[in-house]
Amino acid sequence: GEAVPDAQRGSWTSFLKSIASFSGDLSSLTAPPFILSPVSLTEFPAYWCERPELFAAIADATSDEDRAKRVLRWFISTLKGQYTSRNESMGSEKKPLNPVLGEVFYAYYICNPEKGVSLQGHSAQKTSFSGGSIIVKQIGHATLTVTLPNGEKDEYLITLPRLRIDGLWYGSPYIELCETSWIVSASGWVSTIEYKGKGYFSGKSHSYKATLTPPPSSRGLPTHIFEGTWHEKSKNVKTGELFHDVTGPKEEVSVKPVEEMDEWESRKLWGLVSKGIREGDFELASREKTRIENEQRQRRRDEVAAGTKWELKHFVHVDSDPTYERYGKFFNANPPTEDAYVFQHNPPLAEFDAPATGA
Ligand code: 0T9
Repeated sequence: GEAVPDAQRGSWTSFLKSIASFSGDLSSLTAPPFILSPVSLTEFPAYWCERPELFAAIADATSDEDRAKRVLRWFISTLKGQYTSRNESMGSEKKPLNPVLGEVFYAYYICNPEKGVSLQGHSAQKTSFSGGSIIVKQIGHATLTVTLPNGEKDEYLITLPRLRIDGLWYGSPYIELCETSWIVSASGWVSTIEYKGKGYFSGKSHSYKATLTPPPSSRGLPTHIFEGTWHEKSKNVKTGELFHDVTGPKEEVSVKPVEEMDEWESRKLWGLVSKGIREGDFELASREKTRIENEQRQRRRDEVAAGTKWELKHFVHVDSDPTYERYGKFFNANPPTEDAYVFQHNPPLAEFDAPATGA
């Protein structure tokens, strides 16, 4: 295809062949330079921070119903950044750098302390190949907590959509979301979000339809339906009212200068690899990448030899997340339990060098 530089055609074709005969962890496969991103997957949770005004606005809800709507609006509004922003900034989806043991990027506990809204979660992926596309199942979920003015807490379980990576053959990959994801609130409101590509609903790519249903116990409360394209706008189907609009600019997470980061912070750790990829110096990129990967393999060997497990710095792993268990039954969660990582609030928020809406 045209997106593939002539000199890298052969390498792209063999990369595609290895994807096709492979399932599991794609990150270990060697890809041609034109498709490499200078950004580590460790940074991706920052996309959750890019609509701080909508995140904060969750706190201003006037009812459980209104709050559930605001959570849905914020969630839908983050999708454009999460799933289409690399196409905008780099021309197509690119292969992110593969996180290594010990790497940190300060962003998947997000909170606005003044407004009492916080989010935490985790995400991993299982990939497979089908019909010329990469199919990605996201493992993990997020929990959003709102502290109400009366001190009570409202809680939302957010599941993550499946995705498909199309356009591989032409060397210009892009993401399409598929199937269904859910947002379940403690108050009983449930958002069921269906994702469709070209040829469904409106016929456009990146289409979605969300149905917000009232708690089973409530009588007479309406079901709301929202429809549109998640990377543009959507409206309330019944009233015609605008529901979300992300056609305007978004806020990007700012981090401290790389020079001030410690050696484990993602942008410092990958600094020279990123520089090489950005500037087309693939010898530098590959030399540095090999060095990082060899050190990583050594740390794994040391672990095995010492019979120890990697100690997390900011999170504690739990095998079963109580929030997931509590709300999973509202959408027949399969499997019924999921593990989670609980943020340890270390260091305390004030020590983070970030604005109130990002952490
Ligand atoms: C969580 C997001 C996730 C991570 C990325 C599939 C993917 C790794 C996971 C799911 C974020 O909240 C949202 C966005 C993009 C997802 C990535 C897109 C992608 O291509 C990679 C996979 C592992 C590849 O690198 C495939 C090979 C590549 C050549 C295709 C461009």
